[in-house]
Amino acid sequence: MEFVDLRSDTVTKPTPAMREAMAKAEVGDDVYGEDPTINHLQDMAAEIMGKEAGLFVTSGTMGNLAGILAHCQRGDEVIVGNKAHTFLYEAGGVSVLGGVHSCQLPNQFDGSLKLDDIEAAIRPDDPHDPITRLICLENTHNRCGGTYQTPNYMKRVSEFAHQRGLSVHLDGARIFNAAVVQRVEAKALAGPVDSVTFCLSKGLCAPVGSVLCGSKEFIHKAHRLRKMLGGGMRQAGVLAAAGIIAIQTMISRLSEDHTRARNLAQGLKQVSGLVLDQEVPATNMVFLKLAPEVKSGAKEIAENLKMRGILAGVTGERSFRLVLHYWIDDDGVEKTVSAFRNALEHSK
Ligand code: TLP
Repeated sequence: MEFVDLRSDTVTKPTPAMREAMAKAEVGDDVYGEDPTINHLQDMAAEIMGKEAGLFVTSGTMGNLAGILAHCQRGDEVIVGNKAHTFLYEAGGVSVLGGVHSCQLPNQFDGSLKLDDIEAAIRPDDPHDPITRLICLENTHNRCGGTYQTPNYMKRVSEFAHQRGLSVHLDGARIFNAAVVQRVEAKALAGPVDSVTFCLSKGLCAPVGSVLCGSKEFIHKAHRLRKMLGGGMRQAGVLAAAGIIAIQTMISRLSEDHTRARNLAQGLKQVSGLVLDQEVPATNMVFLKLAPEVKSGAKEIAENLKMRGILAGVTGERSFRLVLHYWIDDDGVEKTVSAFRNALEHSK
C-alpha cells in the first residue's frame, strides 16, 4: 500500500533531480577540506544565512551539539526553552558530552522566550553558579506547533544577549518555513544570531544533512568538534549534492505545504471527535487531540488510520502531529480527512 506519511517531514525521500546530482557529484576528502561539492554547499549556506562560514554536518542534532559546544566550555550554562528540540529530543547531548548545564525557561505559546525570563535567569558572578554563556532559540518551533518568530524578535533577543556578553544559537531546522511564511529572507532571521543550524533533510527533501553556520573562527572550532563527534565524512559530496539542489529548488515551494496544512486543519475541524490545537496552523504542522467523548486512545486511532493508508505521528496518549511535505498532495490531504472521519466513527 502507498502510504500518506504525515509522521514528519524527515520522511521525505530525495527527488529525481537530487538523485541525478548525487550520481554526478565531484568528491574529495572533506576532512582535508577537499570535497568541492561540500565546499560549494557550505559557501552557499553561509551566504544564505548571512554568515562568514558553514559546516556540513550529518544531522540537525549534530549541528546543534557542535554549535553549542563551540560556544560553551564545561560548566557553562545554556538558556533554552522547556519545549526546545535541543532540550527535549537530543538525548541531553550538551550535558552528556559537553558538560554544559541547561536552564530551561517556559516557551510561550508561539515558541518564544520572554526577555524578562531570560534576564532573570542570567547568573550572578558567584562561585555557586554555572556561567551563563548562551541562549538557544528555535525557529520554526516544533513542539509549539510549527510557530515562527519574526526578524524583529530575533534581533531583539540577539541585541539583548550581546549587551550582556552572551551569544545566541538558533536551531533553525525549519528556518526556511519561517522565512517563506513571512516572505522574508532566511538571513533576516539568522543574521542577528551568532550561529545557526538548518536542515536539508526535512521539508527540503535531501536524504541527509544539515549546515551549521557562523563566523570563520566559530566554524573553525566547530570543525574540530565535528571530528570529535565522529562526523568527519570524507567523500560526502554525494550527500552535499542533494543539499545544493534542496537549496536551489525546494525553498519557495514550502508555501504549498503551509497551504495544505491549513486545508488539512480546515477539513479535520469538521470531524467530530477531534480538537485542533491551532485552527490555522502557522506553517507545515497540524497538532490535534481526541475529544473527551472518544473512547480510543491516539495509538489505537493511529493503528486504524494505518489500515486506511495514513501514517500519523502520535505525540501523547490522546494527541497527534501531522506534518505536510513535498510528497503529500491535495489528494493525500483529502484521504487523511476521510480516514480520520472513518476511524473516529468506529471508536465511539
Ligand atoms: N525533529 C524530528 C524529531 O526529532 C522530533 C521531527 O520529526 O520533527 N531541531 C528541530 C526543531 C527538529 O525538529 C529536529 C528533528 C532536529 C533539530 C534534529 O534534526 P535531526 O533529526 O536531523 O537530528
